[in-house]
Amino acid sequence: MVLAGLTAMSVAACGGGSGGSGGSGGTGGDAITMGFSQVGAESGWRTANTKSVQDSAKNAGITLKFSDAQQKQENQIKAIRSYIQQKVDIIAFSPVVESGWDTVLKEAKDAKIPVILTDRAVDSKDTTLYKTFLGSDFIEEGKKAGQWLVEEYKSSADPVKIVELQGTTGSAPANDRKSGFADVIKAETKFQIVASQTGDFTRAKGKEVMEAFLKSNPDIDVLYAHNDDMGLGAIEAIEGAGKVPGKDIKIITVDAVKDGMQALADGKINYIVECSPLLGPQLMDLAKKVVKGEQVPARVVTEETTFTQEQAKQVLSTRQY
Ligand code: GYE
Repeated sequence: MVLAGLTAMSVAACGGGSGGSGGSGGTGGDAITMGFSQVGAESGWRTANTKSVQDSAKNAGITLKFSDAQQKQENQIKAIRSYIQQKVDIIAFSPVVESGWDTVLKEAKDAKIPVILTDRAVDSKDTTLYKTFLGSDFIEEGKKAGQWLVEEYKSSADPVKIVELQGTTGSAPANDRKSGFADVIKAETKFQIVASQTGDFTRAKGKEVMEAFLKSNPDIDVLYAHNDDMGLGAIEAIEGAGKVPGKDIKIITVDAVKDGMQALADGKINYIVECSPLLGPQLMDLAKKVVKGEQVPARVVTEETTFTQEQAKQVLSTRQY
């Protein structure tokens, strides 16, 4: 059931498919042990993603060694090294930032332990360092956010003052959601990003940074937050400043977790671009294939949609996360 709507496989050329049976660990036979290094527990999205990975491993009969890096790259590198030492069959991880992975990925490759990237990408030039990358197209998500804005303001020539709450600095979703959005809105000079700062994908930081934005910019028209949680924190700041979120300041976010969808249905958020965290089932399928030495696509893109306030009201009761 959780697979519904998530099964689009990209048609990109197959890459890195030489496979190999991974480490010599595990319990023999077909049993697979996966080491998974998670980013952290920074958002509703992440909580749902962790649950999806853990539940799917259980359902697939894969033994999962799981670690939470608390949003720190050094912790992820340590976790990956420990999985290499433990000779797991396969390593999967969601890289907190894009850069700086070549050395540890090379260590995994030398130990013949295949790696799958989930959710976030790395910027390594050597794409043989991992077997596949499963996750969303974050540039596309940023574009969808920008397209809604262009449509929303199409009948006005007045300046539109935008503030942006960026995700974790250096992370793929922060980089790509920023650039996709900027690419679309740059066509019209009336759109002005008057402030843009990281809120680290958390509610607390979203609130704090929005408070600062409100102090230095009295006439903000739009908030673009790279995830729901920062948007939800910002809503508290906006209400605290005596303004009405969704009206005085229009809000666009990304993710579509339940709390975000509730705020959208309540009229406090205006538009949400969906980013699905339910990557577990596809990850386990890919892991089984890779461990068997089968070819897998170099890129598997998650299929996603967008939600208006009306659409949020309709789907809210059936939202799983
Ligand atoms: O949008 C955000 C989370 O990498 C897609 O990370 C993920 C992002 C997600 O903290 O809420």
